[in-house]
Parts: sequence; C-alpha cells; structure tokens
Amino acid sequence: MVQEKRIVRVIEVHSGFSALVVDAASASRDGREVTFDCLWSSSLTSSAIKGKPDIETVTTSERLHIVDDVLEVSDKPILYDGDTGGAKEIFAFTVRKLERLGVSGVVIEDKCGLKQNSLFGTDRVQSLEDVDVFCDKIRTGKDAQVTSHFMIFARLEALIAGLGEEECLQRARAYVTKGGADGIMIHSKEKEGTDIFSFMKRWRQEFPDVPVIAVPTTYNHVTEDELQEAGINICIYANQLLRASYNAMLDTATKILQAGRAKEVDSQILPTKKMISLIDDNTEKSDC
Ligand code: SPV
Ligand code: MG
Repeated sequence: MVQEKRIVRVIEVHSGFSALVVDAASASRDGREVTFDCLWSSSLTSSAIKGKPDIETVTTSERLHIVDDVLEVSDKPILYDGDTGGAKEIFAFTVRKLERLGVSGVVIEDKCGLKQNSLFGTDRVQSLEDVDVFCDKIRTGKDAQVTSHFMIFARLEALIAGLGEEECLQRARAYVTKGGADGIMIHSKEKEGTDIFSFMKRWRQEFPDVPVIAVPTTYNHVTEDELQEAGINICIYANQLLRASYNAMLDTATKILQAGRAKEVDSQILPTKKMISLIDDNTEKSDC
C-alpha cells in the first residue's frame, strides 16, 4: 500500500465488534468511495476498554487476544502499537508472536521508564531511551522476524518530550540507518501541526523513500491530502472510535435513567435485528 504512493488510511480498533464497524464504514469523497485500508491496535484504547491507564500495564497476552478477535472477523491488515517494546530480548518474542498472528507491522516508541501516554506531553515525565539502546532493540526485532514482509517502525517521541526538531531528526536518522527500522512514526501533540510539517520538510530531503506514519489527534484540522503532500505515507486515527462510543454510551445510559425505560433511546441505537445479524451473518449458510 505504501508503495502505491497514496496515503494509507488507518483507524483504531479495540474489539472484534469495532473491527466490524470499520468494515461497514464507507463514504463518498470527491466522487469516489473511500474506506479504511488498515487497522491500528492502540495501546491507549486497549488499556481504556479495561479501565486501565496507558502505562504498559495491559500485558502483551491480553493485547494479543484483542488482536486475535479483530483478525478473526476482519480481512484488513493491522498495525500493532508495541509501546516501548520492553527489553530487546522480550521484543524479539513479541515480533514473532505478532507475525504468527498475521499482524503486518509493529511501532515501538523511544521512551524508557514508566511509559506515559504521549498526549500528556510534558505534563508527565517523558524519558527518552538512549539512542544506541533503542537501535539495538529495533535490530533485535528485525533479526527475530521470520518473514520479509513484517515491518518495524521507530516512533519518535522527542517532540512530545519537548526536545525539539534537531534531537528528533538525529534520532530518526539513527533508528533507520543504524537500527534498520523499516519506517518511522513522527508524533506530536501540538494543535497546529507545524512541527510535523517542519520535520517532514527536512526528513524528506534526506530520506525521500523511508515510510512515515503520522497520528493527527491534536492537529485534527489537517487533512489526509495535506499530510500526503508533506510526505506522510500512513495516517492513523488512533482513538476516535472509542471516544465516540463513550459519548454515545453515556448519553444512552443517562436517557434510560431519566425516562425509567429504554424507548427514548431506540432511535439512536443499533436495532436488535441489525445487531444480531451483524455478528452472525451466516443464516443462509447454516440453513443449507
Ligand atoms: C495509541 O493509540 O495508543 C498511541 C497514540 O500510542 S497516542 O495515544 O497519541 O500516544
Ligand atoms: Mg500507544
């Protein structure tokens, strides 16, 4: 998909059900049909559905159960948010597990210590890993993979940690040339997105072809076309589906409490018939 030279559209899933929602989603934009190309297994939403903080407390086994559920019902490729990847010896096994499950790639971030979600920015301590240690981790993952297709992306947290573009560029160079990363993820929580565009301008001068992922959560006014123009290859909508479901569930729960019955919410929720056929569309097959 990256080689096709158009932006790859990725969205977060956190269950088999959310994967069915993504499969069902399509829209017409500028006269053509658009769908999501790929899925993102987010550490934030995989933690949030368990009511837990995004600090690597949800185990890899728990995370992989979710991915397994997703891949059983969706044919779309999936990228896995590998957090820091843990110790390199453990990351090697994570890579092999992901490959066996059918995951297309993993993104690991260059943080160390107790991982904090990037959207906290510098409100929390964001400690960055030593460059050589992180390169070694990427290299260990690349050596561990069995197929040539699996991709490892190095995620840059320097802008999140407030360390600036120069530090970010130096790290990105090292992760690709020394670590052997297949691509990078550039992350920021600035609202304007200007730091992303500035980084991309310099990055593309040096590395015209190395794939880059962006996660426009805070700079959500930026369009896919603008990201592509800046040289971004993959755009991840990293948490919008779970955030949408919180609002919808809270509203429904509140209205049921107010009315003392469920009739008032009927028009805003999935009809039961649609619900049961969505998760069981084999009626005809089981009839034969
Ligand atoms: C996630 O989706 O878990 C991410 C992206 O890592 S962010 O939450 O912005 O850190
Ligand atoms: Mg994450």
